[in-house]
Amino acid sequence: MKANLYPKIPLAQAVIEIFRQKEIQHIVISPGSRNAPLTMGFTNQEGFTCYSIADERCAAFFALGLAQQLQKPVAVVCTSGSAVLNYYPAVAEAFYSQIPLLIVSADRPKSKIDIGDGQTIRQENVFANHIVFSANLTENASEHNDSLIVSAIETAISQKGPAHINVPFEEPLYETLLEPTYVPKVTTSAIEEAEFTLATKFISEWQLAKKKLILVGELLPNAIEQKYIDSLAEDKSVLVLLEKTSNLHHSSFIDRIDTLISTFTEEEKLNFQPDILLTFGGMVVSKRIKSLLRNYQPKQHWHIDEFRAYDTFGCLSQHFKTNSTSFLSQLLAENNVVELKYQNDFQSIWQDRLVKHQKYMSEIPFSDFKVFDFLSRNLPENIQLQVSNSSPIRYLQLLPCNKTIEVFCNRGTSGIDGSTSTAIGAAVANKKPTVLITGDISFLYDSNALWNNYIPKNFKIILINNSGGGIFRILPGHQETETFNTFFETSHHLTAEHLAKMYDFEYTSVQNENELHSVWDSFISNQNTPSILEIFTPEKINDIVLLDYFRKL
Ligand SMILES: Cc1ncc(C[n+]2csc(CCOP(=O)(O)OP(=O)(O)O)c2C)c(N)n1
Repeated sequence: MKANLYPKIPLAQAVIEIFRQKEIQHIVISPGSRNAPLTMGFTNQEGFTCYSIADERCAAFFALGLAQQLQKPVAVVCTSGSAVLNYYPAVAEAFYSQIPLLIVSADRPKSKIDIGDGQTIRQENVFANHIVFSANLTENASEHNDSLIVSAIETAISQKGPAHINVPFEEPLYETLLEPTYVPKVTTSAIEEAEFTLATKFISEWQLAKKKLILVGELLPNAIEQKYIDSLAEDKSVLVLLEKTSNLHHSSFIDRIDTLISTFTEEEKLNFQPDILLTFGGMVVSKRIKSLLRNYQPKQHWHIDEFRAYDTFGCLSQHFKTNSTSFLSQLLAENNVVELKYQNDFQSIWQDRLVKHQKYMSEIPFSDFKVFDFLSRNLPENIQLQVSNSSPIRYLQLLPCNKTIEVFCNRGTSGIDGSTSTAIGAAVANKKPTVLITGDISFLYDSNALWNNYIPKNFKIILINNSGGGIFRILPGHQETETFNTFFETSHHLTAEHLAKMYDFEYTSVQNENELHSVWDSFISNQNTPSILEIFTPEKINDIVLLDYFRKL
């Protein structure tokens, strides 16, 4: 039972009451005085699940992980000053990944900004470039402030993104009451759901086109109904390429883009060049497909998204502002089984690639790629897989993945700064066991993520430690110089062992394939303590093994 206390400050009462009525349940709070009125209220009233996380960057990514899974806004609450700015990486990620987040920053009243008060910065509109709504509240509770708070919540939901509510408070900050003194006006705007109608012109263009390529970026699991998946697979004029984060599966879809396209001949590139490229879902990881489609542009590029369409290939011709289900239901209303070669041509190339892939994987030495191959074959079914940037998600893109596994990665901004925190937030919200696969730099960068009292006991981290940012060895420009080692790879000899000890994680490390095989079962079956499996790989051969793969395909 909570004490049912209300902050004395009416504006704080308004924020809390509106959040309650709008069913904002999860509140991630970082410590501070200026936000005390909100902390006192949220933690002492029924209906809110509050989390205490000291580091605001981790707090915001943790909230992002919760919201990613719940698909509902989650709030973060912090004090004034630089605390607010530490939310920015997660704000940007939420903005580009279309995840609803409510950023609540306590502030001083306007008259106290830039006069030499402590812990004070210019907070109004501070996230202006990456926010769907900024509510700059004024000090006194008012209907105007109420409507700004409501709009922030409603916009975060309707626009699927981060909204900022900046709340100025004057001292005293810690006083509470047993009854509220202010009743906010909580309105609900009617959400206009404009009916989407796909013009027949597009349906006939689609049906007449001989080469249709569908490229699917990041999607939530089960986003597309099976009947549409089947119908696309049946149409031989359609080739579907899937990213690992698309969470889509069909035996006729190609789910390892780079494996297919990397060694295309000139003739194959020309044959591949589509009449219509249809894209949906979020960010695309594969750089190679972006480059191929920029050089061999489709005649038309259509993108489906309720809000935004990026001209990723320099030839965007149509943005359909709707969701993929409503679009596909109209596009595929008539069964259009076309006996054309497009899909089959690439299916036969694909089968050839798979044989070469198999052979290559059986020959390579212990390395990052070998480890990812092992993981892709041995991860348990029905888990949630969180993956860090950048080579972990790139390796997974080259490997099969059991269709019961849900895959997530912070590709909105591709940062390495919040993967662990996001994974922990997602693990709290998703009932499936969660495994994070991460690199050493990403893991060490976000190690404060482990400073968290809510980590589920079955949460697991697989840390691939290649002694630095292995991705930079793979990228063009790699030369084995001191500058490279120090400033790009950031080579190191650190391990997670002591962090694991400090944060009560069970810790196991392996140096080779035999050791990996021998510890795997006990690592994966442990349900009693969060655990880390640190896999050390030889930094100097990882890039050779990967780059050779693309030569041998
Ligand atoms: C916040 C942030 N800073 C820098 C980068 C640039 N960056 C991309 S990948 C990477 C290194 C990642 O290394 P690690 O996590 O060890 O994975 P590996 O590439 O070795 O598999 C860096 C620094 C980034 N993406 N995000």
